[in-house]
Amino acid sequence: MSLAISRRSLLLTAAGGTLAGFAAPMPSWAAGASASPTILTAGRRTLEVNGRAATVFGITQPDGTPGLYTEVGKPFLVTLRNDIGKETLVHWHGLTPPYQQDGVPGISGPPVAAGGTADYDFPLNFSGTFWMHSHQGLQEQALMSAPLIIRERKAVDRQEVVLLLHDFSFKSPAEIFASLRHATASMSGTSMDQTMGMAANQTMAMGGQGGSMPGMSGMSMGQTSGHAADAGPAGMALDLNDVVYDAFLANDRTLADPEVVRVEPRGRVLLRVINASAASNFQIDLGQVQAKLVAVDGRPVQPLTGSVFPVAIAQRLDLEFQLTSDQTVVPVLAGLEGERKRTGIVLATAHGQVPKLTELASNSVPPLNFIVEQTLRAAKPLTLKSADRVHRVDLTGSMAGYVWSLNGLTYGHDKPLMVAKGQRVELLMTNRTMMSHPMHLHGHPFQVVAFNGRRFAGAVRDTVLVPPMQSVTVAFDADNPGRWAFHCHNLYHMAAGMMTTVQYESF
Ligand SMILES: [Cu+2]
Repeated sequence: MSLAISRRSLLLTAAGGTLAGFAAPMPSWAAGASASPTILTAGRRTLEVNGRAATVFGITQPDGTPGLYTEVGKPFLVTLRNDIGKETLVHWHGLTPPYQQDGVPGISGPPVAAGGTADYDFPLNFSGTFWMHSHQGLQEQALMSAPLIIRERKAVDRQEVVLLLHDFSFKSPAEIFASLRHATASMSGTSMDQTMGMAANQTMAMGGQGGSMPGMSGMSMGQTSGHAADAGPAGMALDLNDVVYDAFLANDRTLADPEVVRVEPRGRVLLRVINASAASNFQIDLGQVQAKLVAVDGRPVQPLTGSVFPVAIAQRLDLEFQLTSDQTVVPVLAGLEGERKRTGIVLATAHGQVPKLTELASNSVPPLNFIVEQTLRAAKPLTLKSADRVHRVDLTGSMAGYVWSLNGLTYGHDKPLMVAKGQRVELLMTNRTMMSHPMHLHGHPFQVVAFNGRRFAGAVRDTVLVPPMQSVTVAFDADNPGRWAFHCHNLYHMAAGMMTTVQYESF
C-alpha cells in the first residue's frame, strides 16, 4: 500500500498539529484559490422528543443549517470541526472522494481528535441526494448525520423539500447495543453455530410457530429487543426490527408536532427523502399524490410513478410531483416496516388547515421486499460488460451474542475483497439470515444486476437491501483505487462485525 497523497487529498490536523502520515501539501483553497471552505461543525444540541429533552449530535454550518447544500461542478471544499469533546469522523455517504477523504476510521484514516479539524477537497461530478454521517462508533444513532445535497446547475422551477428520517431512543447507543448482545446471548443455548438469523430461533422459543403470525407485530422481547415477525419465504418468520425505539423523527420532529412546509398552490415539488436511521426501514406514503420516482441514492432512474415507495436504511429517494388545486394539505408519511408506527412532515399551502395526525397508522406496513427494486432501471446504466472478477459474499449471522458477519467472518477477522483498477467487479450477495441487510459500498456507485440469478439492468445506487434468504448481485467499475468499507448499514449489524473492505491490489 502506498501512502502517497496527492495535492487534493486530506489534511488532518489534531489539536497537537498535523498527524504523522497525513502531512499533505496545502489544499487549493488554503493556497490562495478563490473559493473558501464551508465549515461544518460536529457538535451537540438539545432536541425535545415526546416532551422530554434529549442531547444529541448534529453537523451544522455556522448559520445553523444542518449539512451541506452545494452544486455540481463545484469542488467539495469542507473543513470539519470537531466540537463534541471526543473523537469523530464523518463519512460523505454516496460520494466518490479519494479514499483518504472517505471518513471511515481505520480504513480511510484516523478520526479527528476532540477540538481538531479535517479538511476535504475533491471534485463533485454529479448532482443528487446524498447524506453525511459519523462512521465513528455508534455516534450515528445519536443523530450525527445531515443532508448532503448536490443541486443541478440549471435552475429548476420547483420547490425542494428535504425529509431526513431518524430512529430515536432516549437510551444511549452503547446501552442499546449491550442489550441486543445480552438478549441474544442469553437465548443462545441450542443454536450456537447455525448461520440463520435470530427470528427463526426466537419464534421457536416462543412456541414453535413458523408461519405468519399476525398480531405479533410489535410484541416486545424484554426492554430493547422487540421482534416483529411476519411471513417470510416458504412461510418462515422474518426478523424485522431489533430495537424498540422511543420515537421516529422526520426533520427532528415527530408526527405529534410535525414540520409544516409551506408550498405554493399547484406547486411543483422535488422531495428528497433520506433514511438516516440507524436500524429502521420505512415505506414512504404520499396518499393521494402521484409522484415520479426519478432517482435513488442520488442516481437517476427511469421515472416510476406511484404514491408508496420503500426506503431502506441509508437509501434516498428523489420524488417529483405537482400538487393539484385541491391538494392543499399533503402529509408525507414514513411508516416503519412491520409496524403501525410512523413519522412524517406535512406540505401545506398558506391556507391549508393541517389536521391532527396520529402516530399509529390503522394498518402496519408490510416488510420491505425486492418488488420495486426489480422494476427500477438506471437512467445511466453501466456499460454492458462481463465481470472480470466476481466475489461471493454470504450475509451471515449467529445467535451467539448478536454476531453478524460476512462469509462467516466478523470485521477484524475478515478477508478483504481484492480488486484491480480497471476491472468490472460483481458482488454476489446471498443472505443466509432471516433479516434483510442494507448493503453499502463506499467510493463506488454500483448497479443492481441480478436477483436470485435473474439478470436485469437495475438501478445504479450505493445501498441495496438484500431480503432474507435471497441473493442480489451488484456490479461496479473499479475506478477509485484505495481501501473502501463494504458493510451492512444497520448500525448494530455493522458494529457486531458485518463489515469488510474492498481493496485494490495496488494503490
Ligand atoms: Cu444487516
